[in-house]
Amino acid sequence: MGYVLLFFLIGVAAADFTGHRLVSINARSREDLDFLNALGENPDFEGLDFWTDLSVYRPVEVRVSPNDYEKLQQTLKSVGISFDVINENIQDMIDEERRSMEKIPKVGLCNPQTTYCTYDEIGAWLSSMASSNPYRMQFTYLDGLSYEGREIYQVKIAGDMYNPKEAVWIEAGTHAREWIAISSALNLIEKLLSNSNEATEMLSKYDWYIVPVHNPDGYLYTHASSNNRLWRKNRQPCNMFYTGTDLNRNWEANFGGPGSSSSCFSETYRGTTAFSAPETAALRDAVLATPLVKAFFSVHCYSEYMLVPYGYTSAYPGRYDHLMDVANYMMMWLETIDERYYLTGTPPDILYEASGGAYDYFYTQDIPYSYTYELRPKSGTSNGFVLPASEIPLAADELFISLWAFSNITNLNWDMEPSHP
Ligand code: 0X9
Ligand code: ZN
Repeated sequence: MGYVLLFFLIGVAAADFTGHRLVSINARSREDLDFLNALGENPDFEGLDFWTDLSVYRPVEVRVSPNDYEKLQQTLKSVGISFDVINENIQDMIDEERRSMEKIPKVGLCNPQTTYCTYDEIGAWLSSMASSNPYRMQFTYLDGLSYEGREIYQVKIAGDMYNPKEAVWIEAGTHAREWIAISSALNLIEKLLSNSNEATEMLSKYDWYIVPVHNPDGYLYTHASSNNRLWRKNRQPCNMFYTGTDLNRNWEANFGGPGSSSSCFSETYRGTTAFSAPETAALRDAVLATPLVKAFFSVHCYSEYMLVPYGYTSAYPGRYDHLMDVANYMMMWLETIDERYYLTGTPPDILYEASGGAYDYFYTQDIPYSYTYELRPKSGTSNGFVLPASEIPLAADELFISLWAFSNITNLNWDMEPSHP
């Protein structure tokens, strides 16, 4: 009997996306977006998993289970929204990714340039980087553990550890399945320590604080072989049946407002109160305790956007024009790497509102520059989150060069720079 129960529990825990399709939807109006937004909360569906933000500029991508597919097809046809199935079996793509990772010999340290390292491997790699660069890198943890009790890695890279400069904070991995964001943040650490001309300039202007795996429990869950490669939230129980808070809906930035959900089953479940997730509270405390924070960047994927505040309201912040100028300059440099044309703007302008996000919170806490990256791939391809590790170097170059551009264009004491907010 015990074995039967055990078998049942293991069976339930293993996520299998066989026959799940990735559907690319062409929304053309605000009405279409409202319609899709409501579908995400519609209990008639077993669960539609939106992989991209809602947008009229780029295809909206959603994972659909075999049971939901007919219904989705009919629903979209009935309202005249066109769509394409761009992947017929998401599990094949996940299996292929796993096989390609297993081919990499497990000797010595994991290399974040060539593969997606696990949480433990990242810890070992960071320790090794810190011991090879004792004067320029500090490897510590946020004060406060993840829900399941793991350390949240924190890195500081500075030209001079004893004479602080203005600080730039970078967070990646709030969403567990966004592996390319985590790898790009790890590569950023390596590049900042590389002695290149760009790195030297960046360290001469700012101190760099990086949290590469903000959601360690979720990230570990996406790596475990029988578990869920597509997990997004943290691993905090919500009720008897559902687990996980969306950390990017859990900040005190119009908490509870549009684009966040109060339902435990939702991928955008916001938590009971702002900062109910220990991971968000720990990052808040660390950033707010840092003197002279000039900028905060959230690194996500995917769709190739650079988002400017506010995400939760269509009202513009006072510094909107300046924030857009800086974002466009950064993207001009990013585009030199591989001609990827990132779209810049506020979510209400180019996507859809979302409340409780990290970058809005820090902007409202008087951090003058606050942005969210949505790295590659572009929607409309068939990879989504399951991007071959061979794309890590390009994604990392794009993140690095655009942050170099940021440090190049800011820190000039522009007389014209508008005041906050
Ligand atoms: O939904 C999110 O938190 C981010 N997108 S993701 O696909 N990486 O999950 C975007 C945050 C900003 N977007 C909006 N405010 N709409
Ligand atoms: Zn994300």
